[in-house]
Amino acid sequence: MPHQAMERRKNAAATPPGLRLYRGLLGVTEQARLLEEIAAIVRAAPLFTPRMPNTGRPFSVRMSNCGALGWVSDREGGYRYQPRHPRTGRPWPPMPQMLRRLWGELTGYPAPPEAALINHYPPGARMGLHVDADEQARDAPVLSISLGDAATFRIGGPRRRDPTASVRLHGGDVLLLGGAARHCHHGIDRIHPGTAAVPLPEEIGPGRLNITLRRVTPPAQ
Ligand code: MD6
Ligand code: FE
Repeated sequence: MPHQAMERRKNAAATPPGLRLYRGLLGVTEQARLLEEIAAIVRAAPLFTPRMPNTGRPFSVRMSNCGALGWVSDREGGYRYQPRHPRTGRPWPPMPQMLRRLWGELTGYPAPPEAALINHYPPGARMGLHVDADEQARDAPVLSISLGDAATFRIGGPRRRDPTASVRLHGGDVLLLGGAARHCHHGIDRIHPGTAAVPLPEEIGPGRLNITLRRVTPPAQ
């Protein structure tokens, strides 16, 4: 069997149900518009470098948030959601309408997203395999939007040692993690520099942006 076909078969076997890739959902005009909105958000809520709980080791990714809640991490407090920026102490900026609309159209979840986590990957940055588990709304999917340079995204299963599949995410791609996939390990192995159709704004710098929309608290019955 040709190598590529074998890779595809291996990937199909390892891909958990509930994973949906909308390739190229955002055209270049929409990517540019969203990037302008993100640039304005990080002017008000500057990108910060989160640190691992206990060790205090810095992430290679810089983060910010918009929406009612934001995901943060530091040595003392660990992983958590909070309504204010850890450095400025101000509430996170509001979530752009384009993001709220994408959530509504693609997830069908009965409540709006509360957090949009903004990750900036400079070339060379990565994100180790992890499960997103800090949300009380365990049935809500996570919707992920990629901008700028392409990246190799890897997804496995509920256990760290489960087999994994890899997919390249480009600017404009939107990935839905619902169902079983929502509680599977995933991470970013590498960024592919210089591959962006719409590069990131100069004030952010080169690399990749990923925005993940999350419901944190269970909706009222
Ligand atoms: C990234 N994404 O694409 C990292 N988490 O940069 C995530 O960690 C992620 O894409 C939960 C759901 C979807 C994701
Ligand atoms: Fe994640």
